Amino acid sequence: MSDKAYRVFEEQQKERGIDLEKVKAKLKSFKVETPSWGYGDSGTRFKVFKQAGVPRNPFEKIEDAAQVHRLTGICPSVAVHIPWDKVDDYEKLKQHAAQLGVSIGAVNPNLFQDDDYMFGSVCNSDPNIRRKATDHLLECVEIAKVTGSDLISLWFADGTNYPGQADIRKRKHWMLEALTELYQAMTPDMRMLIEYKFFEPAFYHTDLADWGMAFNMATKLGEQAQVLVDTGHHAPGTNVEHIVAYLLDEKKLGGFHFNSRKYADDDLIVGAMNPYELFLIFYQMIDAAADPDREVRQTAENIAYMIDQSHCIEPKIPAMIRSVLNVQTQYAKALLIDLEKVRKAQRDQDVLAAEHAVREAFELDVTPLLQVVREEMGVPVDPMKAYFASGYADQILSRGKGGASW
Ligand code: PSV
Ligand code: MN
Ligand code: MN
Repeated sequence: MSDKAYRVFEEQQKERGIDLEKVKAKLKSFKVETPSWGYGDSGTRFKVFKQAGVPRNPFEKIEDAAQVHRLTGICPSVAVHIPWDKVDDYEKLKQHAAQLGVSIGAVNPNLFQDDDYMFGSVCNSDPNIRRKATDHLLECVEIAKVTGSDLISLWFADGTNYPGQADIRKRKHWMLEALTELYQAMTPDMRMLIEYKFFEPAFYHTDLADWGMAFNMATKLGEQAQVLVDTGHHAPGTNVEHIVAYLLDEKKLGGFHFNSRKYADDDLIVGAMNPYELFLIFYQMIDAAADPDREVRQTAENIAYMIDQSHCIEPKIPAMIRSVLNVQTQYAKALLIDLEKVRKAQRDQDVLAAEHAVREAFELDVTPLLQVVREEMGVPVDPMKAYFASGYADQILSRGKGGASW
């Protein structure tokens, strides 16, 4: 890193009235959770391409996640997915993570890969299948207790393919019944994050199709239930930032699953398709963190930032590093928005000035800033380069081909 580049940047930000020390402190405390499934083999319904060096079990997935944390310094937790990450001894998994400098984060139940769930899980008209699905949710709470996780992150594939196939209102009640049981089983320090998606695998109706439905469930359940926004789960053209702002104001935003979408739920590297959207999401987060309402501020400060991606054709670990860096870059840019300038333009109803005050931060090059922050955090200034130089990619080749899928 050139000191000169940082000095120029520092000067420039001083002139803009930005307190860089505050920005640096925010960047140092920022955390993004990576998903265990992002390290495994994955694909589309057409083909899963097996890559060499892919983790063979949950322990190895955590090793890869720890490598991402070692190089970026901002990924200290790993989300698990049960039963993909089922082990005999969760205490052992927790210890393994701790030894590697990371911890187990959100526990994600899997209610979509069992033959019994062909017509739904918690919304299935068969009470025995609903019981089985709910028991799995309860099992995840028990796992979370052992791993020390405080997040249960839910996504349901439940839905129908044809009009008349099922009773939509009854299914809504069954969903609430199951979530209520889960809610009651959680310890007071746990949070339930409810995800929504407008279609796929069901194509006619999905039981939790949008933020309004997830919000309604979370509201009925209580304070420990919040909505999770997966950036890929929206129809093209949706204003995701608006949803974020709305949920923040309702104190019902709990977390994010970051990824990029071009067409549907593509699960591509976050920031690869529309970095401006990501920046604008962070603008809403940062603006809410300065809200006069203390509860809104607390909500904004207590968000679980997580990545949810499937790396089908790219090598998984550097793809994850790329994703984390893209998130960090857009967050850094958003921290450089002169919020006072935006607010003044809003008061003056000066549309062009307001839009400019937001966009000008996006157009800044934050490379010198991030390099200094990394230096001060004791991680490589260029984590991607450091990964390729580390020899880790060669080391894991001994795992061979045929690792864990999803
Ligand atoms: C399926 O759409 C999905 O991508 C959801 O976003 C979940 O969070 C993820 O899989 C893991 O279950
Ligand atoms: Mn997701
Ligand atoms: Mn998804």
